[in-house]
Amino acid sequence: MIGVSRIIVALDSERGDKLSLWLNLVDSLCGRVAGFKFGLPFLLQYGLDGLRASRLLCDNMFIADLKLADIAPIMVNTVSLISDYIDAIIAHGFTGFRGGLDRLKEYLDSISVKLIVVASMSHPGSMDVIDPSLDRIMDVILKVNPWGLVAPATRPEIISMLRSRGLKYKILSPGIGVQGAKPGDGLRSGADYEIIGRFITRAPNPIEVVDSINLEHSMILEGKN
Ligand code: BMP
Repeated sequence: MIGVSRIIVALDSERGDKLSLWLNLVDSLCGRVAGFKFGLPFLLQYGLDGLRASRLLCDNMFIADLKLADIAPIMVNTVSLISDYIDAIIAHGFTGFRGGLDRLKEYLDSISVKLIVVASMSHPGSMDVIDPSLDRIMDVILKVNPWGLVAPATRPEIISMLRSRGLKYKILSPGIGVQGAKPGDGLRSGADYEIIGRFITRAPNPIEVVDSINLEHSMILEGKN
């Protein structure tokens, strides 16, 4: 029996893609996944019109992946331009609390938009600066008290470590498919959602891929895998 999906599909358009390609994906996957993450390529290519058109097709969780890392007034101003169409926004944890994520979180609470903070990233370069600062980033996160965290399925020990701290935050894990982790690696380590892009969006049959990942996830959640 498949329960609620744990898949968040990353919609990262490529130059030249028609919007209709992505709208068809949103439409066909809407009932099968937990949500969609709209990255900068999509937002720059199709603008708020693309987001609005997607919203008309689907009422799942919509996440704007702007990876905000600025002073508070600019982050607040940025979010105010997009907040009508989204349920959550991603910001960087290294931005820090005072004059940064503190005010952003206050603003997001006031408009009922969720904050997701990047704790660690899925690419190897995360080990240069971000991961050695993870304890300090976690101190910021504890003060900010976001809805969710991003932590990499490519380094599942980080997800396990965050989960073992007994934190209540949702953990969203990218890095599955093209970046090397396997579907289920994030959930098995304690993540709540897996952010998956090209493995689904560039597959010949995205619905089939989503259905098989949902099945794998439900087996993991039932302790059968
Ligand atoms: P893909 O599954 O096609 O590799 O896409 C991964 C998605 O997750 C992209 O949208 C990327 O911006 C995002 N992401 C990531 O890959 N690693 C991170 O650490 C944080 C991310 O948001």
